[in-house]
Amino acid sequence: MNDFSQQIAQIIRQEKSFLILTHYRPDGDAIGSQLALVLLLRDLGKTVEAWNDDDVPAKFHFLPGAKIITRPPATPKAFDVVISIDASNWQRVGTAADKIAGKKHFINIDHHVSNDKFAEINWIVPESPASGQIAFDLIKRGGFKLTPAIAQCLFAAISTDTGSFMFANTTAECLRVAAELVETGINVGELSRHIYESYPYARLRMLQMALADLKLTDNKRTAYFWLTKDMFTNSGAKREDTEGLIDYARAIEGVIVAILFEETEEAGKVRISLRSKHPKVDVNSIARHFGGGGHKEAAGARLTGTTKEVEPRVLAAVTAALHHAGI
Ligand SMILES: [Mn+2]
Repeated sequence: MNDFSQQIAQIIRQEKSFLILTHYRPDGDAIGSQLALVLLLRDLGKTVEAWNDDDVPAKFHFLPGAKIITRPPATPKAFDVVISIDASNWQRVGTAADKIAGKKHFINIDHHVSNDKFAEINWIVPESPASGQIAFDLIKRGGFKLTPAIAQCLFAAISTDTGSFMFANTTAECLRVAAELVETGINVGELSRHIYESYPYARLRMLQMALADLKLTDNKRTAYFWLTKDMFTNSGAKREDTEGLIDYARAIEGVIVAILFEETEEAGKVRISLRSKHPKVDVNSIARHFGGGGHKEAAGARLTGTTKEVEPRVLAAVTAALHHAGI
């Protein structure tokens, strides 16, 4: 692991122009990690761009450097270095992939166990709770300066991917990293208010509609609900507002697997999110079965089919996984 940080740190010192990418539909870890690298490179006097097909979710607008993230340009551009962070495969960066005219170095930093190592340098740490923690390691081991602005972005990244330091991926190391971030002088209360207590009312309206149809199955060990196109229209919620909604199903006593079905804007495509509360139930393998991936305890996929077709297929796979785990 040290080798990667030294190798990447050397490239960062040598080269001049950088493009930082992450996955579309970015979550807190994606935005936080992407911005941390952007700020690091700016502090070093480098030329840096950051692209995403989707907007930065409103709750992350307060993060330093958030305005730097733009849509990919119409005309392809060349960079010395392209770094992708928190994207498990190259398709996940979206249209940015077609807008790179050239690159000397291609780096992939990620913590998804399903990462397919698409770049030339692939620093994949599945044990890491967040890509933000790998970015922290790069800064520390590379001998770079951890500023409060970078620390804010990394704290947002790690806090969101650990469910506010609540999930099983919250290791002692992760808490030590968080402590070091807080030591730079960042205000945890203020950060958390932005991320967890500033939701648009429309998100709650959508949640009301969705939870009205929440269902339990597999002897109440599986909980699931749908976010339909109508719910988005009727509530006014945006796609970015879905982050964290699955936790309402996950948090039910006795529930082992939570599933969120989301009807996408693309006809005939359904997005699923999966969560597991049991170490023997690996939702990454369920997601992979449907062409997606992620982590053992949190994963997702996009399926082709009508809502009626998709639901029984996913429920059957979850039932089989519970059965296979002997629970
Ligand atoms: Mn992540």
